[in-house]
Formats: sequence, structure tokens, C-alpha cells
Amino acid sequence: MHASLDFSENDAALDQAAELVRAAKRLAVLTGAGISAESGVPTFRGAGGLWEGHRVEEVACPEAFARDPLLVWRFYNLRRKALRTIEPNDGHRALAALEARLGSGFTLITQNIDGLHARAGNRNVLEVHGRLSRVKCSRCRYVEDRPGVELPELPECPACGALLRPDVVWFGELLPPSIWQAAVEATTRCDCFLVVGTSAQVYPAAGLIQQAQQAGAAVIECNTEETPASVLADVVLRGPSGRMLPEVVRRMG
Ligand code: BJW
Ligand code: ZN
Repeated sequence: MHASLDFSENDAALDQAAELVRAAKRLAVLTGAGISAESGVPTFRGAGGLWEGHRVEEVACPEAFARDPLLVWRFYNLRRKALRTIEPNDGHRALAALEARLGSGFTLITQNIDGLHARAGNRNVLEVHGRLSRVKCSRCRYVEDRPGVELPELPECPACGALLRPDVVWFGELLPPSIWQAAVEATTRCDCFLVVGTSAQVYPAAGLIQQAQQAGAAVIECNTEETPASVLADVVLRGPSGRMLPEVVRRMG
């Protein structure tokens, strides 16, 4: 059989996942970089996870920005440029189909900053690590969405002249409080928690998986590799989300 049609290794798990999702009145989904991998967006960890030899921890923190804003902006401007050519994939679209089915019982919590979930059609998206298309002032409260705009190497705040920075959450920074609170609420109230394409290493987002499980939700993981979430999961879909998630939706009938 053609590889793309062969789900034999995951056959039972796919049926179980479809049944759990179908039965859920409230479904919460946590996504990470892996769901965008098939759109050509590099992940942070594992193969190809270095940017010009830097680990993400070295360029995605306030200390790095203070020390070398040019380097940090170079990293983010390259990724901003890539936003113009990347497109949502079948994994993103499957999650949009799930929201269309479940309506207000569906919450998508994403660690990704690429905006692909909204572009695929999801509406209830909690972007807990911010959004790459937005910039904010490093001094005053100025924030602006600037999708598709090429920024200078070191962009300045139009309100106060200080350096602008990407409106994303770096290591050591708090997640946006109201968005985070909504994520915790959706996690602790859901019947089913689907974790997709995250290495489950970065907190507090990774902690949601355990919170969901402790609150009684069935946990489903979809990832190409084993992660710390795998042992918490009731069902594991071991494969690319662009193949697994559409198959779950298909089997829901
Ligand atoms: C596929 C696939 C396919 C591939 N299909 N799958 C508790 C314990 C220990 C440490 C801490 C803790 N609490 C807080 C911390 C500190 C820190 C932290 O977590 N450190 C750990 C690394 C140890 N956390 C923070 O600092 C957070 N803030 C905070 O806690 O505030 C309170 C506080 C303040 C002050 C002091 C102390 C506490 C903030 C974290 C912000 C993270 N920001 C980044 C950058 C965002 C902007 C940007 O994108 O540049 O967010 S880091 C980076 O990692 C990014 C991601 O959202 C995040 C998670 O990565 P993700 O999505 O999981 O990607 P990968 O690459 O790791 O994994 C991809 C996965 O996909 C893999 O598993 C593949 O197998 C899989 N995959 N292809 C399915 N086709
Ligand atoms: Zn300002």
C-alpha cells in the first residue's frame, strides 16, 4: 500500500482518538512548532533546531535583546519574512474542522507565533507566546500588528523612540495573563485534551498537559517522536500531524 494511505501502525489509536474527540463536549488542543513543520516552519529542538548555531534559549530572552538587539531582530525579521510564503497545512485545517463541529466547546491553545491557525480558519485561538506579526515597544505601551511589513534592522517606537521588539514571550517573561488564564480554564474544564507537535519541555505551557489529565480529561498526543507527554497520554498518535489529524476527523464520521 502507498505509505500515505497506510495507517496500520496507528489504526487502533486513530479509532480511539476519533471516539474520544467525537464524545467530547469540550475539547482543548495544545499545539507547538511540530504542527507547522509540514508548512516548512523549522522547529526549535531536535534536528535543524539551531539558528546560525544559536539555541533558541540564547536568542529568545530579554538578556539577549539587551546585549545584541541586532542579532535578535535578525532572527525575528527572517521569520517575519517567511510568514509571507508559508501556508497552513492539513493538520491546521483538521483543527479548523474540529472547531466547526464543536463550536464554543472548542479551544485552541497554541505556543506558535506564526498565525497559521487563524489563517486555517480557527477562531477561538489562545496565542500564549504572542504573535510574530506584532511589534511592541520595549519601553512604553505601544503595540501594533504589522503583518507583511518589512521592518528596519532596528525598528523604533513611533510613540517614544525606544527600540521596538517582537510581541512574543521570551524565556523569563510572563505569558499574557488573561490569555494564560483562559488557557488554564479551557484545560481544566475539557473532557478531552489533544496535544500536537510540542516537545513538552517549555513551561508553563507544558504543565497544561498534566493539569488536563489531573482534572479528568482524556489526553491524546500526536507527535512524530516520544515526549514527556507520551506517558501521560491515554492515546498516542505516532506520526506527522498533517496526516494523523485529518484521519482522526475522517474517522469521526
Ligand atoms: C511533529 C512534527 C510533525 C515535528 N507532526 N509533531 C518549570 C520548570 C522548569 C523551567 C521553568 C518552569 N517554569 C518556567 C520555567 C522557565 C522557562 C522554561 O520553561 N524553561 C525550560 C526550557 C526548562 N519558561 C519561561 O521562562 C516562560 N515564562 C515563565 O515561566 O514566566 C514565569 C517566570 C518568570 C521569571 C522567572 C521564572 C518564571 C516563558 C517561556 C517562553 C518560551 N518562548 C519561546 C519563544 C517564543 C517566541 C519565538 O517563537 O521565538 O516559545 S521558546 C520556544 O519553545 C517557543 C515555543 O513556543 C516553545 C515550545 O517549543 P515547541 O513548540 O514544543 O517546539 P519544539 O521544537 O521544542 O518541539 C517540536 C515538536 O514537534 C517535537 O516534539 C517534534 O517531535 C514534533 N514534531 N514535526 C507532529 N510533522
Ligand atoms: Zn515606545
